[in-house]
Amino acid sequence: MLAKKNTLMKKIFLSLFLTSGISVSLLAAEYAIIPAPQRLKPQNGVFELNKQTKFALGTFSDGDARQAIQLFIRQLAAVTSWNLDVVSLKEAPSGNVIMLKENKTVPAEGYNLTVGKTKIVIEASTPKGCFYALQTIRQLLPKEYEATGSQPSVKWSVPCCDINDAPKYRYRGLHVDVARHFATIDEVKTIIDQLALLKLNTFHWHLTDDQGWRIEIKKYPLLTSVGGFRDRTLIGSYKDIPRKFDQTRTGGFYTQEEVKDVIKYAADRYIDILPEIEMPGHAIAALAAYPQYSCSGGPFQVEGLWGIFNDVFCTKDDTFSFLEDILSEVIALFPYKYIHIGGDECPTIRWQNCAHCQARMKELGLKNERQLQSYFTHRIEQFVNSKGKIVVGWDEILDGGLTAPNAVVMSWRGEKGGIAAARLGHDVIMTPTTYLYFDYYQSQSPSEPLAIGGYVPIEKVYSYNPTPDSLTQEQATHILGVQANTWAEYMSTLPQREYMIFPRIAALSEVGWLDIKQRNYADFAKRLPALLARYDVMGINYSKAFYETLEKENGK
Ligand code: TNX
Repeated sequence: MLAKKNTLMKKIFLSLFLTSGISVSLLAAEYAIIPAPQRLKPQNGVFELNKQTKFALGTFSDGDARQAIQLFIRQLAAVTSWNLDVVSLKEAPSGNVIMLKENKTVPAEGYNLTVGKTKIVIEASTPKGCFYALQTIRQLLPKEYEATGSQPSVKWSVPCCDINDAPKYRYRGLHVDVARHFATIDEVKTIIDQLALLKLNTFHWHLTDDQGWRIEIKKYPLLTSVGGFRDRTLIGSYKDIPRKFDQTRTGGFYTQEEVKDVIKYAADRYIDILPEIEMPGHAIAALAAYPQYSCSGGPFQVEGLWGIFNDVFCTKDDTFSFLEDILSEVIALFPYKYIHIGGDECPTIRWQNCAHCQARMKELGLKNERQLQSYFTHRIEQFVNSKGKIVVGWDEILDGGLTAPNAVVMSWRGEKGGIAAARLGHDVIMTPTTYLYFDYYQSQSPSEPLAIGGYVPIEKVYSYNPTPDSLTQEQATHILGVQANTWAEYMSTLPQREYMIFPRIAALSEVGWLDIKQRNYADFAKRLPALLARYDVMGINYSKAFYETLEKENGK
């Protein structure tokens, strides 16, 4: 198996070598950084880390940069047992030093990195920029850096270079659905670790849906004790008729203490967490716990099937009090300035037959139930705003008008919603199914594990341009960035999630980091094997479909 892979790798490298010339291939292999830096100038020689190497740390007005180097030092200690010293900039030795200096002219999240033979100099305007510089250094070090035990025979050298780097987009995220299948705190952290390596900065935590409510809300304990577990789950595909279910009770939830722990863990890696509480649709788990907030009164069971369900939150005043209580606890927990309130796929059939909802429509003079959804969203939005936070919603939140201009729109049904939103002055995060749905297949091989459908190979992800040509320059400033979504109907274990996320997320990281004009798939394909080798060391269950695409391109 391994021998076969090695031959394949050699073939790939040989063909790349023949088509593109030795210098580019070698360069890509030696400086295999993903996402590629904005500007990289290779230099001769290497900087070699050893036991005596010191960090010399300057002061940063934007926080303590010591935090940014802590993880680097700790991981190096795991593979070398060296505990590198940290001194102040004033005490910096003249050689064998990694210096970190504040430079306010460097863009936000950016860094300048000079790797010389005797010293490494990092300049950034923030500790986050320092952290990113260290992720670049990490990728320039031998892959054994990622190992769990001592690696005595490895030389810890970094090839010399000059780098000036900064991301094109402010928001670079991954959405993880823990409602359809629960993921433990450790599993969530495993994914967060990998976002940091690729300089992604947001983890969108999809915490509630029809199939499970995953976050402890102190005022409403049944949300997790009832809503956190289901009695059965669909086996096989949604499309199989007749459908089969297991009869196994499954689920789980996070206590608020655990949530705080994850927030801290992510913050240590300069990652914000965007929590999502779905409403008014995808609410059956909550309604199973508190059926009084539905139109019919229930009873309901936490869903074991996927899809869109007719029972949604009722628009009566009591529901708003309930949701505001929930949001108050969520807002108190998460420091990020955005709160995601869902908004997608909300059938209105129950509202059509509900005395409360119909009375509400009459009172407000609303013409149809879509406008009622818009009222719902707007009312929640005003509440969230009153707590000093901004709402994010799926692109349906624009459907009935009314939404305040500060709401951020996640465009998933293609780019149309995002384009319309940017024209209206909303900030936008692009996450279209056609390019960025990582629950879709990445290979057409018949042996692929069951997925929801669709086809989004890594090359397609890579080709995505988050800023549609049809926007004016001013409108384009509203495109905050990109996100891939991993809806978890068909991802019941961490290895399955990993299979769908990696390595497509590497392509996503470059989509978020570089302008489309700077990107080149052939070049990315030369750098990717080094990252995959790193994943091998870390034991990540990534998909090998990337090699199939290359084989096809090489006429095999
Ligand atoms: C649509 S994308 C959904 C999810 C599903 C997903 C499956 C979005 C906002 N809603 O509820 O899990 O399709 O791809």
